[in-house]
Amino acid sequence: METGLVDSLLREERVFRPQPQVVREANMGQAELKAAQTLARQDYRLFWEERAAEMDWFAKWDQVLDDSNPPFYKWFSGGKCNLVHNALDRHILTVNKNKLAVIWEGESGECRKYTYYELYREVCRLANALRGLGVQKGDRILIYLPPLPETVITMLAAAKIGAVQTLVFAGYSARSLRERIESCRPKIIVTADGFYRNGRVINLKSVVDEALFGEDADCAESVIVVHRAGVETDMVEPRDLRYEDLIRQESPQAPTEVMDAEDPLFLLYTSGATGKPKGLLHTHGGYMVGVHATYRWVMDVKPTDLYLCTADPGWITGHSYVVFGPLMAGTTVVLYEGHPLYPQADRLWAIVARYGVTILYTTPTLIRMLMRYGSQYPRKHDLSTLRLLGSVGEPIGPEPWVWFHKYIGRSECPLLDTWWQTETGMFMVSPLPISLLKPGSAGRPLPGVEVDVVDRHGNPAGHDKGGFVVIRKPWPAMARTLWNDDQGYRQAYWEKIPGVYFAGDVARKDEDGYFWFQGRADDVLNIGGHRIGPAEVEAALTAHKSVVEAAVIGVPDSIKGEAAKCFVVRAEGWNKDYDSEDELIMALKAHVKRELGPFVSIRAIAFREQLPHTKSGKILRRLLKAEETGAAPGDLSSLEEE
Ligand code: 6R9
Repeated sequence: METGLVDSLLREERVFRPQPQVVREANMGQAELKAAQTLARQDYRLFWEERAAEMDWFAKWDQVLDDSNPPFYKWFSGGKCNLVHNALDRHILTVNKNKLAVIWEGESGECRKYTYYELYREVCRLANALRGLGVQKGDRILIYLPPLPETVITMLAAAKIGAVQTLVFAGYSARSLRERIESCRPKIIVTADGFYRNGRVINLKSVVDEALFGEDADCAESVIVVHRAGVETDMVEPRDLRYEDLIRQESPQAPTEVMDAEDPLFLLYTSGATGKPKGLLHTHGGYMVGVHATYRWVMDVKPTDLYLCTADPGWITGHSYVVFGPLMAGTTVVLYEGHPLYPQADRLWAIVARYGVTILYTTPTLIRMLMRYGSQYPRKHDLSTLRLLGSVGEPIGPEPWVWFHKYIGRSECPLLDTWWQTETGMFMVSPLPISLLKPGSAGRPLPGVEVDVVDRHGNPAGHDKGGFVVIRKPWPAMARTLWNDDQGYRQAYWEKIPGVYFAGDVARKDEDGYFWFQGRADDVLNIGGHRIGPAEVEAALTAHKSVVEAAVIGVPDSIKGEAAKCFVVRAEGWNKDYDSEDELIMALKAHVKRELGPFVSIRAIAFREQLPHTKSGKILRRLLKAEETGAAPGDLSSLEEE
């Protein structure tokens, strides 16, 4: 008989009730939520159709969902739209025209602000310039830029003219960049001379030159260079163009391309555990509907909000919830170029205080990093404008949750842990501001999406039994396929368990239907027949006062099959409580057994100054595992080199 896939060991009993005022003022209140859930359960197509009707379309769709060729679903077929019309053009006709759209702060301290109208004019200029370079609907534009206003402008301009954009983190190596260029064959690359990161100037253009070296001429006809950091760059004639020269003469008016709902909007590469990065394809219609609805429900945005998300635009979080979602909602977005700890550990708090940020959306990695520096840094700044906090990217774990909620959110701001993926395009499992919160849980699935936890045959795992995370029904912002690889898309997501989308995560659902994510299925440990998600052991370790961050992997064990090996970053001052490393190791082993159960045998604990992370902040366990076992580490292009 199949028992749960993952044994869940951690039990978190604390709950936090929402403040009455938050409940009163929420976009999605109790009554709306009830109605939404009821409708979504009865007829989820109609439910999403109503959400679509809240947006501007050039022509209405013929069919809400075309499921005639699964898993290649189509949403709003026959509909004509453009995401940029909703993110920009329509605001120009409303009170949003003169509202700030983007506040950008450079690492070196400079600030640039754009109203919606100013942003619109800049986007039109670049759109005209791109059209002048011969870019047509469907052509690819590769954007290799750090967080700059021009990054946002290029994303919007590309979408406006119907080009397919692909952002590549400005931190990827020439080799990774080349791999992506070879995969999507962009007509245009937009980059910068350089940018500031952690007090240094990073030369970006030279990476593009290296990546393009020897490339055949039918790809990357032009490289547009934003001048940001005053770096000497070799401009290759006639390929390379200065962004500033290119747009100077262009008109600030440009028509927005009429797109089919199913026309591609962007391609985003995620690094696979093995082999080449996968390019996930998103489209205009369904994506804009899904992102718009979920952003308004979860982030609960009001016209007066100032929104800061620490994600780089080159990550899916940056696409959906730094650029597209917030601008569709008419929000003012704060965009920060640099390192969150530069020049010191209070940079983020200084930014919050300087502009009066009201919503802060960030990652567990950053929260743990900030925690390490203690509460004296946030205490130096006025954070009283904050009213809502969010987390994304990894299981946050109860202790960092409680720290963030208490020291940053004054124990008042809802802290919403949002679970989703590049593939889902939009939030899938998340509490709402009106929800009862459990530290470390991402809450329940949002209305209109059906996420579940199942065993390997697809049967519901039952309360508190761990299992695989699957999605039972299509949703509008779902990725449509992998670029040039329909078969790979089918295999990776739709054939692992027949009839459902396989997310690749493991989780358990508690008796209230709250989800507790435990990590990626690939990272699950099997200790003497007990299958354990690394997140639980890591959360147990992080709950110890001497631990800031932990990563846990399985290593072969002749008796138990596998044993846990832990990599731990210690908190400052650990040696006040313990006389030696050995004493701390013994204390941690005992602590984990106490928290999780006696069978969780820890083979070894190694101390590290830092753990390997991806550029988007996730712990790269497979690199640790490769180091430990000599196995191949897979694609490491996303490794962050600190
Ligand atoms: C948005 C994003 C997706 C993977 C996902 C899961 C992990 C994301 C999480 C979370 C636990 C959360 N993940 N949010 N795990 N709790 N709130 O991160 O997209 O970069 O594609 O990563 O990230 O493992 O499967 P992406």
